[in-house]
Order: sequence, then C-alpha cells, then structure tokens
Amino acid sequence: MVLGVAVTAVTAASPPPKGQDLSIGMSDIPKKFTDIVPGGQDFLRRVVMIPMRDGTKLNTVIVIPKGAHEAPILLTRTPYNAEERAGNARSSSILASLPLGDAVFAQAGYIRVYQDVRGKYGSEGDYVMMRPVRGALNPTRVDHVTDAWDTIDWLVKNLPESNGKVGMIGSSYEGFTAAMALLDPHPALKAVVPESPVLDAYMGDDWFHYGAFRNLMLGYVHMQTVQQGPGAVTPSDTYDKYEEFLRAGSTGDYVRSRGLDTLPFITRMMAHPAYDAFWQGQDLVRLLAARPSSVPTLWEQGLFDQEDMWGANHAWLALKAAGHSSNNWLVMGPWSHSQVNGTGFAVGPLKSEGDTSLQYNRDMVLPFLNEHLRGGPSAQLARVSIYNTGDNHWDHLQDWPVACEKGCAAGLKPLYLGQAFGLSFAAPSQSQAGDTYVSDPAKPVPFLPRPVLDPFYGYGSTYAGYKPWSTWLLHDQRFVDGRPDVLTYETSVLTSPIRVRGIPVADIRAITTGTDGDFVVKVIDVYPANVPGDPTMSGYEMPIALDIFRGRYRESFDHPTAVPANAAQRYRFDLPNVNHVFKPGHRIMVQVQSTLFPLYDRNPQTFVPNIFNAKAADYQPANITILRSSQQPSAVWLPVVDQ
Ligand code: PG9
Repeated sequence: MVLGVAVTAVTAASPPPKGQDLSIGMSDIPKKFTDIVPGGQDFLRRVVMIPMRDGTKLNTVIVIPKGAHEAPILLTRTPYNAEERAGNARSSSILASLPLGDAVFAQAGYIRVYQDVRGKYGSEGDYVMMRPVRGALNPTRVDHVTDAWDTIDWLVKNLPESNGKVGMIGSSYEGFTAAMALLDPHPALKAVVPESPVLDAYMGDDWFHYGAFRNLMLGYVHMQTVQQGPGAVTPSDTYDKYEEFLRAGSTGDYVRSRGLDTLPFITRMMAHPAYDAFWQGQDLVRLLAARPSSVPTLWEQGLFDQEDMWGANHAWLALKAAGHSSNNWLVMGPWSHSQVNGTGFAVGPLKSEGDTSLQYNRDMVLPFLNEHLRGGPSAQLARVSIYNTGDNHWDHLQDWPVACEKGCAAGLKPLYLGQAFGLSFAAPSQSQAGDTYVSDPAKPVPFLPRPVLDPFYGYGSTYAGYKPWSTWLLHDQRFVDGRPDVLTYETSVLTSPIRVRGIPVADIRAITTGTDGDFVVKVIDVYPANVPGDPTMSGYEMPIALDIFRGRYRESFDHPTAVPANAAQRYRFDLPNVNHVFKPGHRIMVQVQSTLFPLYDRNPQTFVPNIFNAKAADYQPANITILRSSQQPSAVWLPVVDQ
C-alpha cells in the first residue's frame, strides 16, 4: 500500500491528434549518423592498418590536403594515440584540425601521418616500453627501426599524392621513435627532426639522472602500461606526493604497496639500478654514433626540459665526435618539455622575444624539411642555433659548446665556493676549509614547494595558468635557501656582465659520515632586490642549470662503490647547457644539497646493493662537509666567454 498517493489509472486512449505524438521511440541513437561538416573539409583523413614484416598491423592516420600532388610526407610514430594526435577529424580546415605544432607544415601542404606504435591504442602487437633495438635486449624480429622502415615503404608505395619523400618528426617518446629510424633509414627517409628525444634514460632523460631515480615517472609508466588504451592515474590517498613517497619508505616499498611490481617495465628498472648492459645496450646516443646515418637530422633540445634534458644535445655531440657534424644540426631553445608543440612566449618567469616555438617551426624546421623533402631552397641553417636567455635573442653558431675544457674557442673558468658562502674566480687560499650540513633522509629537500602534486594529472600539471611541473627547473629557489641542509654561495653584486656559453661542470669535493649520498648542484641567476616594472622578479633566484648525481657512481656508473666514510671524495658531473648573461646588478649563486624529493628517490646514505630495496634502518642522517680549501677546492666550472 502506498499511503497518501493518488494513483490515476493510465488507460489506452485513442491516438493523439496528428502532429502531437507524445510517445518516445525505443532508442535515441540512430543506427547510423554521418557528420556533415559545414562547408566541407579541405583535407582527407584516412585511417589505415599498415602491415609490418612480421604481419602485425599498425594503426595509421593519414591527413592529406585536398588536391595534394607531389606532396612530402611528415611522419610521427607515437605511443599517445594517433587518432587523437592527428587532431580533430571533424574540423573543416586542415589547419584547425591538426595540432598547433603542425600549423606551418599544414600551411605548406605536407601530408601529415601519425601512427600508433605496436601494442598501443589502435595498433596490433605487443607494447614494450621504449622497445630496444633487436639483439641482446630484444630477441624479436622487430623494433622501431624495422617498423619505421616498413611504414615508410608502405607510405611511399600507397600515397599517390606524395612525392615519395618522407620526413620524421616528434618530441620525447615520439623523438625516440624518430631517432630510432636513423639506425637503418629507408631510402625515402630524407630528413629527421628528433625533438627532446629520449635517448639515454639513465643519464639524463626520463628514468634516472646520473643514477638517481625519478620517482614521479612511475605514474607515467603506470598510465602507459596498464592497458593498451589510455591508462589510469596511480591510486593515491595523499594529496602531497612528498608526503606519500616519504611515508611509503623506499621506492621499492612504494611500488610494491601499490601493486606496481606487476608492471614488467617497473620491475625491469628496479632490477637495473646501475648503468649496466641493460641501459648501455639501449643508449641510443652511443648506438647512433656507432652507426651514423647520412640522413640530414635536426636535433631539438629545450634548455629547461624537465623530462628529457639529455638526448638531443648528447646525440649531436657524439655524432660530431664521430665525424658526422655535416648532416647534423642542433637547436636549443628556451623551452620546457615539448614546448615546441605549443607557444613559446615564455618558460616560467623567463619571457622570450616573440613566439620562439613558432620561430623554430617556421624559420628552422620548415625550411630544413623543404630543403630535403622538396629539393630546396637551402635552409641556410647555422650548425647550432641556441637561444640566449640573457640577451633574449637567438644566437646562430658554427659549433657547440663555445667554451669547454679543451678544443673550444674558450676554456672553462672555475667559480670557487669560498669562505663566508662567497663565490670567486680566485682559487681558495685557506687549508682545511669546509661547510657542513646534515642531510636527513627523513626530511628531504623538496624540488617544488609543497604540496607537490602529480605532474601528469590535474593541478600538478596546470593550476590557474601556473604549470608547476613543466617550469620547476626555473622555480624561485628562495623557498629552500634558508634551509640548514641547503648550502647557498653567492658572488657580490656584479658590476659587469658575465656571459656563459657551453656546458658548466659541477666539481664538488666532499666528506660524508655516510657510505653513500647524492649531490645536487644548482647554478642560479639572482635578480636585483628590486626589479622596477616587474616586482615578481625582484630578488628572484632563477636556476639556469641544475642536476643531481648519485655518489656511489663517482668512479663508475656500471660498478657502484661505497663512499668511504669521513674521507674526501670528488664528484664531477656536467650540468645542462647554458647560453646566458648574468647582468650587472645580478649575482651568481650556487646551491649544494643532497636531496631533491620526491622527484628523485632518497639515497639512504648507507651503501646498500640496490637502493630500490633499502630498508628503513638504512636511511640515516649524514654530516656532509663541502670542502673549499686550497688542496680540496669545490667549484662550478663555467663556460665564460667574452662576447
Ligand atoms: N617524457 C615522456 C616519456 C616518458 C618516458 C619514456 C619516454 C618518454 C614523453 O613526453 O613522451
């Protein structure tokens, strides 16, 4: 019984008058619906499955300008969903359809192709994270070298609109697949543009930096490898990744507690904490230098790439050392990771003169592709183009670095850590000098102000226009320079400019009471206390180069050794490229610390065989003394140039 509800009987009445039918059908979804794009489309979009030599078919989206004839092809091989990467299929114009970074190629009439790598999204086959080249690490018959070859072969035979010439382009993972094609290029592959390519993920790209593991990339592996399509964010009960990773214990404990040890690539990384044959065998920098191609290649590197700071510039240097500079060019711009695909007016607080991403795509990449895929005219590119982040313009150079240890136009100049936390180009004269801090793994130094959010998701990637992850390398370091475990050295206010153009080298001598430990070194441009017209930059401590080095690898990356407690040791490592001017009124600052958490895993500071599996008792505070005596000087070697 339903109390208080009047129930009216519904009776089968006579049908309503014509035009007033109130009844609903069985389904509002028609069996077939074809979109009508008003005004039609100025491009054709074909989605095809291209067969590879082992029979596996790869999902490929081909966007062809209507009426194309003798058009060059630009190919990107992606793990990020070709159908999405190729833009909006329902736009009326190719320009609105393709992603922003493709605009200049669309305008120039290129055929644009995006393909899912095997095992991802619409492609058949098995997905292997950064599938290594065939051989010891990859027993199958296929890799990105063969897949690129087979794809190009199919494209030139099946696209009557094309001129039979193919270029490859792509950033990050897509840069890696582009670079892979160079190991055995198809004869129709006429030019390649690897952009922030992941080439050595141990030394300075995504997974490790000089042996320190990048915790925050675990979420990326989770998303990429839980399933063929888009994956999910790692479940979390804690807003602040700092707190979450700290509470978990070791990185291995974090992984196991979330079931991530069932993801094969994560277990492979954990099984290879050192730079052993596993990492060396997939170091594309050395593979490319050992098998250099003659394909014209334009390497692109962001100067503030928070993910892949290593690949492009090291490939260029290695190919130059192998005698192959004549078909290799290098562009280094004021960009965070993959910013060349968006707009380039600024990176963090550093504003550029105009849209540097557009300048790069329009004035460098397009002429380069036109020269090699269309037969000219000559792009007249300088061998190296690098943005000058001090003077705010492009510098076009015939070589890089301009200043280096030997064989360059200028040498490196040591800027010594000095007494009273000063910095000086004069060598120290005191003996026994040093500065001590306690590095406590229970209180690691954050790499961004807390809360530190997931970099690839929600507010951690963008919050009210602020992009914490993509600009962290430029974050104002005032948030840590008062910490007792961060040593901050600085020059007095500069009265004349100091120009740096090359690769600074951190050269730290230190004593620790522990048996392992990390060193983070930052070179910072300190703005004047008052910047008229731009108060947000007043006193800003802007890093221009920083990195982390894991102490156990100071003698060898493949054979780690315990750091002898209480004995002076030297830690020497290259920092990222700089082309900068420290201006009058500014100061140069160097900071030294031992943690950069939770981006990098904590070193327990007790030598253990595998840091991924360190136990709670292994995490011990250590007294670290940075030496700055005449016998044991610490310095950052700067690539100082006159002009
Ligand atoms: N940096 C991303 C990546 C992560 C891991 C491996 C390869 C690439 C990317 O942007 O693609």
